Amino acid sequence: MADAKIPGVRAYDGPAGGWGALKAVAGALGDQATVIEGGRTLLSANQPEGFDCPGCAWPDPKHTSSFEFCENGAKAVAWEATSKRASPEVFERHTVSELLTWSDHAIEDLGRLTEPMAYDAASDRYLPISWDEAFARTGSALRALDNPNQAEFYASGRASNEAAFLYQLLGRRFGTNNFPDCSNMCHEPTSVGLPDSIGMGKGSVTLEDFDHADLILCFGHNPGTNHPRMMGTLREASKRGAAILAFNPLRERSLEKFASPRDAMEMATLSSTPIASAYYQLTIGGDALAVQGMMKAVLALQAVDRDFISEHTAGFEALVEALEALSWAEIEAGSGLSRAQIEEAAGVYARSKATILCYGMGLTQHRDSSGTVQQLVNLLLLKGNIGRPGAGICPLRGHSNVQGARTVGVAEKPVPALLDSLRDVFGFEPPRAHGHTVVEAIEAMERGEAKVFLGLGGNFAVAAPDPIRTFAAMRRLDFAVHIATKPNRTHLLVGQESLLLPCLGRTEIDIQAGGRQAVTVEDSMSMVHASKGLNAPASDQLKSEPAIVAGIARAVLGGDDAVDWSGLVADYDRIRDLIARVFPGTFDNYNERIRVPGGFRLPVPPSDRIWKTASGKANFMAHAPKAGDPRQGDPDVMILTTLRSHDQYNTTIYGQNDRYRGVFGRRDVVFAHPDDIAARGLSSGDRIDLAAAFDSSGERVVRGFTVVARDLPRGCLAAYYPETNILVELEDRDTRSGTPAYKSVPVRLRAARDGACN
Ligand SMILES: Nc1nc2c(c(=O)[nH]1)N[C@H]1C(S)=C(S)[C@@H](COP(=O)(O)OP(=O)(O)OC[C@H]3O[C@@H](n4cnc5c(=O)[nH]c(N)nc54)[C@H](O)[C@@H]3O)O[C@H]1N2
Ligand SMILES: Nc1nc2c(c(=O)[nH]1)N[C@H]1C(S)=C(S)[C@@H](COP(=O)(O)OP(=O)(O)OC[C@H]3O[C@@H](n4cnc5c(=O)[nH]c(N)nc54)[C@H](O)[C@@H]3O)O[C@H]1N2
Ligand SMILES: [Mo]
Repeated sequence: MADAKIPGVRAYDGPAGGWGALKAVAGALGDQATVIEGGRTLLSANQPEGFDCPGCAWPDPKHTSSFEFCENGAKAVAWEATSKRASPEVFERHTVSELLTWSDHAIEDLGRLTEPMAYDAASDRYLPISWDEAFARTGSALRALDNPNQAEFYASGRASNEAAFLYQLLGRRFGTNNFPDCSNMCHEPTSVGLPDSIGMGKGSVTLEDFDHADLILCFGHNPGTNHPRMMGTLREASKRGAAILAFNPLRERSLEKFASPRDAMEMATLSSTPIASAYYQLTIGGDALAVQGMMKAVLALQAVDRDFISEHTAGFEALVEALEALSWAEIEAGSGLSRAQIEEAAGVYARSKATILCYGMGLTQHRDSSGTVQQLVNLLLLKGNIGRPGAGICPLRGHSNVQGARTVGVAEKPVPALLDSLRDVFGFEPPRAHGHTVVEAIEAMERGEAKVFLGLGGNFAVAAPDPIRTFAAMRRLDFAVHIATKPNRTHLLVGQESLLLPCLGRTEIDIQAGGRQAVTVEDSMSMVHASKGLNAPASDQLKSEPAIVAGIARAVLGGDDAVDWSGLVADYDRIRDLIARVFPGTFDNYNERIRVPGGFRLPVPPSDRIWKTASGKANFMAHAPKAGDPRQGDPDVMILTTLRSHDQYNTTIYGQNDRYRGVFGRRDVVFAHPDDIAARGLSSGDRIDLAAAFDSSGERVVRGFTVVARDLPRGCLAAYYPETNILVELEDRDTRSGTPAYKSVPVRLRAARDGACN
């Protein structure tokens, strides 16, 4: 597509990966870490004796090669292993009000936090305090509450199983299930949708299954950027002749072609491997209808697995009825694909002997994503594609231990079995009422009901929707305490009292009274393994996350608490022994099994066709998504999807480039179809404003962006997160899981108010 001469925007014709990736690694290292330390650090990522890469949750092959890291994993590691320090001297130089005017990149680029700090309103600065005082103040703030549900225990997905387990124990012994966590903004529709369908809220495949699949369906994920190690797997599959069908409104380079930096031949000849055999550019939010269309076609081809359906499933007739009632006209209009395209994809699926279906945020961040996840399962169940080699469902998790944190109990809606087990092991009655999700926590803060916020990692306020309301809600808090490696904007949204507690990162050596400790994490495929840092800590004042959680617990619950918090922190084996007791049948012999290189797989019943649903079968969920059209019938409204660039990790912005999408040195762009640009009297390269479509305040506007013509469906727009989060209304969320609809934001595109052009 012809790009106008727009500064920083040009076509990227190369493959994903390749020399560009290697150069970018070198660049990331050069800027952030001492090369020797960083190089050694990188070589031990994802090795049996090394640390788990904090980049993503894609699993490691059994025979870990010495190069199981990737460009973006390298950036994540280098960003943590930086030599920059956000020391008390740095905070002395800048008031909080001044720091708030900085970019997200600049705030985090101050470097690693080195000492506990407390906000001082008189000087508008963070000032150093001792750990003892930090714990004591947190203890008093929590004890001062009238009701434990006035506290919110937020968690991001990097914390280890050990830290996460202690965190949920602290919250529940304190008396609340308020565990909003980053899953609520991410794969919650997976956790909510899958259990009704297959009896478990996790993926069913293993990495080995990818060697046996002859078809891989990719819905709404961008692996070249967000799960780069997956590219090796997709490339192998493609070379073997497996078909890969991509469903994505944007033509993502990594799904088109990929050159492996590890393949000497491809690098030398500058050749690459084509990835997707077919690319379906559906409309934003069109997935459920596309999949229902595919099922209609599969039924017409009589390609279903009747034996599997009768032996293992319930609800088939209701599904057939619902599909019959759905017209092709509706499917075409809602999916943006033609009947012929859908029938073509269905034909490939009908012929496949073993299919894996992968999906990411392009699927989960809409108004009816839990229902859409269930439609994906319906498609797989039609042909018995769950619970046999080479087949299954593969949600691509985000943070490196987001799945593990959930497994060990960080959940605002805990299952009764977990609470019963906590009661039996620890001898207390845990709270039973459901707690808050992220959005519910923000609403409770707004109403003044939630008064204390604890953050175990993450950048809560920047990751969440609607900064106008969310930032104001943060400022209403009586007390906030942030456990973090680096400063970010959330830490600067100070309420009455705010603390900043610096913790060790994954890459760092963790020494406790009992010696050097390893932690454990669970990847996207339910593999649990140990992770051991090897760098010297960024400061000698850092504490590990388990030690910080235990310190808070002692201060809140008293030194004579029935849980021996200090003893647990002295030797993490003891924490794992408790996890094994609380989750019998899941973490049995935990300590033994994590000492085996590569770790172990948690039980995944659907992989063995055991369905822990009410019917005892896998359920077809006929429910047709009817969340309503976000455009509300207004032809002026377009749908914006918000994405990650290649140079960012969620709210952490490493740099300004998005290489595979051909954007360099800037992030203030929005991609649109050329006809939509023309229809508004604009040209590619014009300065525009984006306004939330149904906001009556007129405040929810992103100003002065540049519109760039790209090959994407009519009516669709794409721009980067978090700059566009101001356009996402707090109310716009998946009806069942509460996940914000970050990927279908109704907006209006118009010439920039100031009228200036590039
Ligand atoms: N380097 C790096 N790695 C990461 C992260 C990071 O920020 N940087 N983040 C981590 C986290 S927490 C997560 S959750 C994952 C995120 O990994 P992804 O799920 O890949 O995340 P996104 O960048 O949000 O990309 C979503 C993709 O969905 C497509 N899409 C948008 N709307 C739709 C739609 O309606 N339908 C379909 N079919 N596709 C759509 C977009 O074009 C894009 O290709 O990555 C993890 N890994
Ligand atoms: N518009 C839009 N919004 C989105 C999304 C989207 O696609 N579009 N995606 C959503 C998704 S999928 C997610 S998961 C959320 C992400 O939400 P979060 O998980 O809250 O955000 P992150 O940006 O991953 O958090 C970065 C911060 O984590 C801290 N940190 C890093 N490493 C460590 C560590 O080892 N320990 C501790 N304690 N702290 C650490 C650092 O201080 C850093 O500033 O954002 C969501 N928001
Ligand atoms: Mo995520």
